[in-house]
Amino acid sequence: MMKLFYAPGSCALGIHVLLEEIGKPYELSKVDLAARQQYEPDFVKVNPKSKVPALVRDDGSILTEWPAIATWLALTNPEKKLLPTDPEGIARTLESVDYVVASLHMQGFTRVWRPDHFTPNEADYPAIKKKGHEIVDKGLKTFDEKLEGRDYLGGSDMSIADAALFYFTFWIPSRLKAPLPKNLEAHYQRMRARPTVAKVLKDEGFA
Ligand SMILES: N[C@@H](CCC(=O)N[C@@H](CS)C(=O)NCC(=O)O)C(=O)O
Repeated sequence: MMKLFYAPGSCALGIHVLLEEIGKPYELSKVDLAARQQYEPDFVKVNPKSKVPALVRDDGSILTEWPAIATWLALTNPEKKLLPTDPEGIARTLESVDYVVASLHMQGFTRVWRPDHFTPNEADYPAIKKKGHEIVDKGLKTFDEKLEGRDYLGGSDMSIADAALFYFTFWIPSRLKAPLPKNLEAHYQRMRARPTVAKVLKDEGFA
């Protein structure tokens, strides 16, 4: 059975949603990031990079990095249509996934939450956090415009890009205590209304 190493409300939330959408059996293993469990030997054996998500596949091999896990899940479950099959659709989906993970999360939110990753000098923290908020705000504007007149990023089917966008938008009300712009709020509520997403939020303790 597949096993997802996750932390509640982390970026692993998006992979958890994809596993639930796929509907094959999987189990969860919680990693307490606040208790720094990601640096303990048991987890370092799973992912030496000390990050969630990490997915153990049926053959026991471990896959890490959000875009790789999501793409593998989509390609191995083609009937779920989590990734378009035409070149333009694939490229546009990965364009959105990469923007969420590599820019909005790694460059934006990491600056907001972990300014120490960017400077040894505490006096620089406010400027670094401000830059992080700017990156996040640009992402909100970009995705809000992309969603004008659409239910999901690719049109009518939910894809891995929507799962990535969902974990990012989840952090806006839950962690920044800020409102989402109109189209993103509608997308966020549309995702939450999916029974799979509602179950995932409940299982992670956010019902
Ligand atoms: N590039 C990685 C990023 C994963 C990541 O940053 N995960 C965060 C949780 S949202 C984490 O495990 N942080 C633990 C730490 O940095 O100590 C991916 O795409 O999966």
